Amino acid sequence: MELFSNAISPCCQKVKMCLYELNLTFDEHEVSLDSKENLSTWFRGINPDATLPALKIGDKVISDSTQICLHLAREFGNGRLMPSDVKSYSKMLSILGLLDEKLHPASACLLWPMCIRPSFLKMEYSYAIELIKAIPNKARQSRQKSLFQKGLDADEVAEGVKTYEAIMSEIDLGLRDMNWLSGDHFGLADISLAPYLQISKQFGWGDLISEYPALEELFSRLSTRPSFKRGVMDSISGESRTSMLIKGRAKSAKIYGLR
Ligand SMILES: N[C@@H](CCC(=O)N[C@@H](CS)C(=O)NCC(=O)O)C(=O)O
Repeated sequence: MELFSNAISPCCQKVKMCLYELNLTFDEHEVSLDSKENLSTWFRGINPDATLPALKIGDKVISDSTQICLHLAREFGNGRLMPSDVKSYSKMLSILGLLDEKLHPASACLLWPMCIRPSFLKMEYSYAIELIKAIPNKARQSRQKSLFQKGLDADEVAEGVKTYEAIMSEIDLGLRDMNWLSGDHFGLADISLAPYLQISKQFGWGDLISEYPALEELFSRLSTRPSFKRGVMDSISGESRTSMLIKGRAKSAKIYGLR
């Protein structure tokens, strides 16, 4: 198996966590988002949508993190990572949908200005705009243009912070009478949330989740899993983590002011 991924991408981290949970071996290819290598001809040959992650299994490519995780759990899970009862299974699917449709775009509005924008600001303005215009998805294009031009002052960031917190609050409530997100057993819903929870920690924005005790408790249990360490934490070097924390803390008043 070959995984095309990027170190800071939460949806790539989630796929890696899933692969490690299932003890699967894979070759990893880092694709730069800073230089938009994902838009290159070679990568579009693998995934025409030009997004990461993409997992190549033989001749087949799966190019959406949730589809990848569902495929891996079905093919290699032997009943692990997915609930067997219908009610919990449908709960898991609804959480995966919520994370993909709402939490991921909201988190991208926090990550992009902090991690990718600095590289874009070093480019010629017209070149950076051309790169953004080459993104196949129009909504993503418009979001990145605004984040490039306005950074943390973009409206998308304010919306992102509010959405991030609203979803965390909703998930926290749902966790009050359950051990894990889709019931009694750890599974794909927990894996899928872990990297997004970690984002608040990586920038020193812990207050975004500190009011949610069940989530904090879930995060401390998730953090002890070797798959979390390997798939989420080890993706980013200690040096980069320190730098993200320093830059994030410098912006925490701004982020908290958007809540
Ligand atoms: N729903 C997709 C979202 C994938 C996605 O948004 N990936 C980002 C990285 S986190 C990406 O490839 N962005 C490309 C770009 O910004 O041009 C999934 O879960 O795989």
